[in-house]
This record gives sequence, C-alpha cells and structure tokens, in this order.
Amino acid sequence: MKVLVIGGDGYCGWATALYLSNRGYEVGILDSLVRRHWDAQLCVETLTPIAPIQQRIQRWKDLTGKSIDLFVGDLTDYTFLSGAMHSFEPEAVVHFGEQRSAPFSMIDREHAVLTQVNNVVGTLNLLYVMRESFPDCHLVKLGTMGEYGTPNIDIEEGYITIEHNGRKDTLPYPKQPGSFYHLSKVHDSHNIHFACKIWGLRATDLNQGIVYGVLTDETGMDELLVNRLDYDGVFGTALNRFCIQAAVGHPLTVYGSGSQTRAMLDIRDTVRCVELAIATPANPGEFRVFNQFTEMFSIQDIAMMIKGAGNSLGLSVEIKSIENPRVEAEEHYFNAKNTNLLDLGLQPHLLSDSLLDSLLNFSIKYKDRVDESQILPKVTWR
Ligand code: NAD
Ligand code: USQ
Repeated sequence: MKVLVIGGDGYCGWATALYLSNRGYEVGILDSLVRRHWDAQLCVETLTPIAPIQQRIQRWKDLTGKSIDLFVGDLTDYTFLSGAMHSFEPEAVVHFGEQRSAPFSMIDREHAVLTQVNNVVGTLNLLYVMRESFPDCHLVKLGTMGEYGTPNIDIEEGYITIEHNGRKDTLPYPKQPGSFYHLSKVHDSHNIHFACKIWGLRATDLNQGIVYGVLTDETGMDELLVNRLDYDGVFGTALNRFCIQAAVGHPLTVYGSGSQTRAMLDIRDTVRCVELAIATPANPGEFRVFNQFTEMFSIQDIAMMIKGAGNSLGLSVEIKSIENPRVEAEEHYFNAKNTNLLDLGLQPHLLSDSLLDSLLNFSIKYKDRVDESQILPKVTWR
C-alpha cells in the first residue's frame, strides 16, 4: 500500500515513515521543513543532532534497500500539494504536518494566527485535493487528546450519546481545548467531519496523548536515523523535558501543583497505532475517532517516576513546583476511553518498562548539548 506521511521530517512522522517502510509499505514523505526553521528562529535545538532529511532517507536506503520518496513543500500551497499527490498517488495519507506546540501558539497574535492558518488551511487543502482526485484515499489525521480538555465526566472516543428532553442522539463529544494550538485541532476535526459527510471521504482522527521516548526499532538502527528529542520550554513536552532535566541536574519543572493529569504513549505505540488505523480503513463517509494513548498520569506522578529512575542510575533528582505559566485546571477529574485501538490489537509499551532505555539513557548520552537557558518556560497564557 502507498502511504504519504505528511510531516515526515518531524518527531512522530519520521518514526512512522521508517516503521511503515520497514513493514513493506511504499512510503512518501511530504514536509516543508518549517519545523527546523521555527527551531532556528527560537534559537532552540533538538537534544539529538538530526541529519538533513535527504541524508536520513539516503542512509535508510543504504541500510535496508528501501526507498522513500520526498516532496519538500508546504501543505498550504495547493498547487504544490496537488502536484505531490498526483505524482505519488497514495492510498492512505497520514497527516502529522502541523504546528504542534501549545506554548508556540500562545507567544503572541502572530504565532496564534500562524498556527491556525498553517494547521486549518493545510488540512482544508488536503480535503479538497482528496475530493477532487483521491476520493477513496483514507485520511489518517493526527488530532489530540487536548481537544477534549478536562471535563468532569468520562471522555468517550469522539462521540457521546445524550438524552435531552426525552430525545436521544449521538453527537460529537464536547470540546474544551486549552490553547490556540489545541483549538486548531478542533477546527480541523470539524472540517474533516463535514467533508466526510458531504463528499463521502473516509477519515480517522487519532486523538493522540503526549508522546514520549526517542527510540524505535528503525530510528535506533543508525546514528544518522536518530529521531529528534525536544526539551526547550516551547517544543519540549513534560516527560521528555523531565528526563533531560534529570540528566543535567536541573530541578524538574512541575507547573503549579502538578495534579494535572494527561494521557500518554510511547513513540513505539504511535507508529503501531497509525499502522492499525491504515490497515483497517474507515468506511466511505465515515469520520472515525480513536483516542490514541496507553496510560494516564499526573505530572507529579511522572516527576516521581523519573526521580526514582534517575536515582537508580546514580543521578540526584530534585522536583520543584514553579508558577504555572498556563491557564489550566490543576485539580480535575480525568478518565478517558481508549478501547478502539486496543480492540484492533495494540499491545502497549508501559512507561515503567521504557523510561531508562528509551529516554533517560539518551538524555545522559547527549547531555553536553543541553542549553540550560532554554529549560525554564518563557511563554505565558495570560
Ligand atoms: P513536529 O513538529 O516534530 O513535526 C511536524 C512536522 O510537520 C515538521 O517536520 C514540520 O516541518 C511539518 N510541517 C508543519 N507544517 C507544515 C506544512 N504547512 N506543510 C508541510 N509540512 C509541515 O511535531 P510532532 O511532535 O511530530 O507532531 C506531529 C503531529 O502529531 C502534530 O499534528 C501534532 O499535533 C500531533 N501530536 C503530537 C504529539 C506529541 O506529543 N508530539 C501528541 C499529540 C499529537
Ligand atoms: N508541564 C509541566 N512542566 C513542564 C512542561 C509541561 O508541568 O515543564 C505540564 C503542562 O502545564 C501541562 C502538561 O504538563 O499541564 C502537558 O504539557 P506538555 O507541554 O507536555 O503537552 P501539551 O502542551 O499538552 O502538548 C503536547 C504536544 C501536542 C499534543 C499534546 C497532547 O506538544 O502536540 O497535542 O501534547 S495532549 O496533551 O493530550 O493534548
């Protein structure tokens, strides 16, 4: 099967492209490389040095004999996108190609607008090219668990059945996102749902939790294939950041009380979930939603786990609560369903099993590259 991975030079996309290529899929990568540009603008760098995309793909071919087609360009450029789609003719498109940082989207008006234009227009262009020329292609779109926010009831997978004034309906689950980035994902979900309804397109929205880890079987094959690992206050996510902080002896930056609870998954499960979604496509006209995570933890729980794992390696780890730069509930109920992917056969990696191999050891290996001035958060929501 031919699969186009949009955003294939990024963290989740690179790991997914190699995984699918290794499993026998014919893979193309479409990416504007804009993420490398945003890093340069913010003066931040991935902890792990990543090679240019052309070198990464060449190394993969040298090692495995498998080719990956590359299309460098912007999803918001319809002429480019349409040309790339007609050249590659995918049967499935996996769409990771968005601005994905909540703090980035909250820097100022320009970054909020950039995030929403980049994400919403890119996805809309993709829907139009599918409608025009690839109506049977399956869109697998990366959404986020943060679309739901933290409601005081259980979170279902995309839809909820409600009885109101004696009548009953199954409706999209209410969305209460917590940043202009997370809002862009909600807007995408609505646009995709509508396109499936009116044009009969098929789509799966993967509402993914926070991804952690750097190693997959494929990215671990060679230094030139290494994946990115962000630790700065804008693009770094909590768990990855805490591991790097532990490695360099920086106190773990728990925002506020740390009782915030989030859904998480290992990058090795991200790639497997995407494959499960591709292998069992949505039906024509169906907008399918899977909650893509394996475990739920509070930020404080994670900090404690990393402290324990760090201590076992001889690191002295301090946990420090700092003023929360975000406006978000800290004490809240959180219980989300995730049975759809488990029913398709997902066998989760557990954080307790992978903390050392996939993260802490990597953080220690590259700790001399850490710029400590990038660790504390500089963006506030207020
Ligand atoms: P990333 O920033 O590492 O990768 C995104 C890639 O998309 C980059 O290579 C970037 O250059 C490319 N891109 C962005 N805008 C583009 C455009 N207009 N045209 C072409 N290419 C473009 O991000 P990631 O962590 O790999 O996240 C990938 C997707 O998964 C995002 O949609 C994100 O919202 C979602 N997601 C990520 C996480 C996580 O923890 N990393 C969790 C949940 C959901
Ligand atoms: N947090 C800390 N300390 C830190 C960093 C974060 O306590 O040093 C807290 C935040 O306040 C927040 C939680 O950890 O409560 C998660 O923050 P995060 O930066 O790890 O993740 P988030 O901003 O939610 O975004 C990440 C990805 C995004 C994806 C999302 C999935 O960047 O692309 O959509 O995770 S989810 O959280 O389920 O929405």
